[in-house]
Amino acid sequence: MGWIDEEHQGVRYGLSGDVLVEERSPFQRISVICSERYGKGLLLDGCWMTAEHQERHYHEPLVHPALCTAQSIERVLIIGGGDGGTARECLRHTDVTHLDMVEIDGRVVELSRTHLPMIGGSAWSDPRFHLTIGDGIAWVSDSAEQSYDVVLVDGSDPAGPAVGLFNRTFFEQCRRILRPGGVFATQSESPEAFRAVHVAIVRLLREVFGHADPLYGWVPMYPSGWWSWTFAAVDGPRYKSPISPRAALIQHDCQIWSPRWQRGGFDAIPYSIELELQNE
Ligand code: SPD
Repeated sequence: MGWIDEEHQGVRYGLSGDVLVEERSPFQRISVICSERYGKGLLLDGCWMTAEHQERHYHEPLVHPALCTAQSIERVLIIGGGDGGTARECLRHTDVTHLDMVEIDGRVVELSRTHLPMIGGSAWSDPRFHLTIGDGIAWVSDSAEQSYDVVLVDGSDPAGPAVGLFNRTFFEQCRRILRPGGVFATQSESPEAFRAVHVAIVRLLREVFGHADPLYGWVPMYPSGWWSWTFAAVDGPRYKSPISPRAALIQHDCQIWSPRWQRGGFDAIPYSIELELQNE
């Protein structure tokens, strides 16, 4: 038993536990750990990705604000998401008929399925779920125009294999493949620990889609614990207003998300960021 830390800007974010697996894939260093506080967890290149008893803090806020507000949710695309948590939350929506997930690193999927099976849960065997191990950026570029109702980006920080998931070209391609009434969402880093990156993501999404807003919440093991997800749409900020019957279908099994939590999360924008975004 020892400390397993992510170090960022002179601060350590750590859990006490054991390292179960440590290996290097063609894309990154992958660590699977078992912690006292949050159960088994996953790090990529030394950065916390998820843990059994904290993953809902991240996955519910990424998925449900988008799936409860898009006009239709038949066809959904996840880029990244190799641990399966985002897919699991998407498939709780019975209106989803086809879910593509494109993860670049097959070892992340294999290790997650072996060591963190409860995170993906039944998603791995759901007939609506279609997993491709490959380049998500190329998948988006190769997809037909207006082919998805919702596009979710569940990548890691903008470095290594995830660096191309935060630029204008990628966001423009995501807008192109979104159907009318569709919603795009991406994890958008911490407003405290990655402030400049966070603000740049929101600005860029506003330029590309016309409408984009950050939603704030907490993922205690991530740098600063304070996290954000940014939602974008072409036809207006529809991502702010959950569709009640859809929300009612999933609410009972959520630990973090609710329509009220969603509204509060969008309202909880720090004043200095609100000003920064106004002065574009
Ligand atoms: N700094 C951590 C950002 C991680 C975002 N992705 C987490 C993957 C969980 N499915």
